[in-house]
Amino acid sequence: MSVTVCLGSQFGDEGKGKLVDILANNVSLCCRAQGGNNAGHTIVANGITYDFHILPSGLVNPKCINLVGSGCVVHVPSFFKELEALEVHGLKTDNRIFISDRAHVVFDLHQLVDGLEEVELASSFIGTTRKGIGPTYSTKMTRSGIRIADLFDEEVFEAKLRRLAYGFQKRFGDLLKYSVEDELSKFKELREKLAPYVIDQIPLLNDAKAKKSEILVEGANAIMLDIDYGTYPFVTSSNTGLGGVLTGLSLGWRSIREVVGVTKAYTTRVGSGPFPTEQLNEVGEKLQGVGREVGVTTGRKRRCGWLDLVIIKYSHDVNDYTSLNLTKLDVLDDFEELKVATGYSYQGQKLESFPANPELLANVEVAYETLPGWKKPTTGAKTFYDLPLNARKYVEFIEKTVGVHIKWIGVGPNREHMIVR
Ligand code: 2SA
Ligand code: GDP
Ligand code: MG
Repeated sequence: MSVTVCLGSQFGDEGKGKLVDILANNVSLCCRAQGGNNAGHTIVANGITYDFHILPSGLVNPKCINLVGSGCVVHVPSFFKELEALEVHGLKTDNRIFISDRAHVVFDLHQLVDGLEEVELASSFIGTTRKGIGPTYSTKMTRSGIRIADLFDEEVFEAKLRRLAYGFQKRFGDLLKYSVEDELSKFKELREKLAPYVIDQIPLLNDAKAKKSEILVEGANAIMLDIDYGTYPFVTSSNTGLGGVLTGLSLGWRSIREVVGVTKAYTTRVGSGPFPTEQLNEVGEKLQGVGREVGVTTGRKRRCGWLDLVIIKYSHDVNDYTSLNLTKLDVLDDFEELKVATGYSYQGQKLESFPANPELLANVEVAYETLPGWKKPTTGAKTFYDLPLNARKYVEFIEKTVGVHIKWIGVGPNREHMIVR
């Protein structure tokens, strides 16, 4: 068995879904290890635009089996809604999508609590997707969560759900408009519908090991949103880096062959939190408009700014990439010059490592290199040498600064718009 992992190296939405879709052509199994339907991956293939949230992007490839692993959190009605949307596009998903029985269930209860917690935070709100991700991982850690396996013992499920709801009702009182009875009756139907999708992931992955299969892991969100290494507390509630892959799937460390860092040619962020290279001006607006930077899950405009190589280097320190996929280079086609962040200082002092403190990070002075733009379209380029000279120099500057080979370069949203080096 040999595993390729695709991880976000910035704040998410780098274009992981597109790379996973391309690589899925050569694998038998595509897995998600963490996160839930907060994620949003857009794939443009065969003239169709697909939006994925909890489902792995390997589903577009008809030969690929897909797994929602143990480290994920699943809102069951949304899982079915997403599957149905794919089937409307003519995608057959029968016997190609499975959920680990160890994954945790996101209830409407968690989603309501997500909203209430955001309101409680007032001006310090995180800007979550309100999909219940934080509350579900919280209840997992406090050992009061409900796993997919628990849904299949009606008595156990009812007792656990009542206990879970009681805790939140005590905390939020009348603000929490949630009916346990409605949820229980919903699951009477959902339980049966869900059963064929639920598996123990260990035999599936053991079988893949025995057959020496190729496996792809699709990261969700990105390292700057990692619960340990991101800009805490402005993060999601899972480990979005390589650590989360090892705990969220039972793959074994020996099998990991490639760890690809997916890196957008500029930077975007959705939600609150520090963003040193953010451009609250016409540059940011141009990146947002040309890059069509709108959240796939919530429809929020993404915040935009220059490429920050301090972040990419830090991300490489944590995840140890074997290569990078630089994406959306074409979005930079029409700039006279491009700025790239190469260092931070704080109160006149150069920072030697990436700061843990979000208040400090929000107030760093950024050192930029300015590189010339290329003012030519890149979308038709098939090889590295089809790119304009200044575009090649931009790519090489990133490669040299970070010290990782850029193996793929995205020059448009379609499957075909990818240069392989
Ligand atoms: P949550 O909902 O608890 O995970 O939110 C916590 C923070 O994580 C951010 N987050 C994301 N950032 C980028 N992309 C995400 N997926 C969607 C997309 C986002 C959308 O692909 O566009 O549609 O808004 C994603 N999911 C979570 C979130 O903004 C919070 O800052
Ligand atoms: P993910 O969350 O990392 O999978 O990324 P998203 O799908 O949320 O956001 C990336 C967006 O950029 C999607 O709309 C993709 O279709 C699009 N995209 C991916 N790669 C490229 C590229 O190289 N050029 C352009 N113009 N768009 C791209
Ligand atoms: Mg996304």
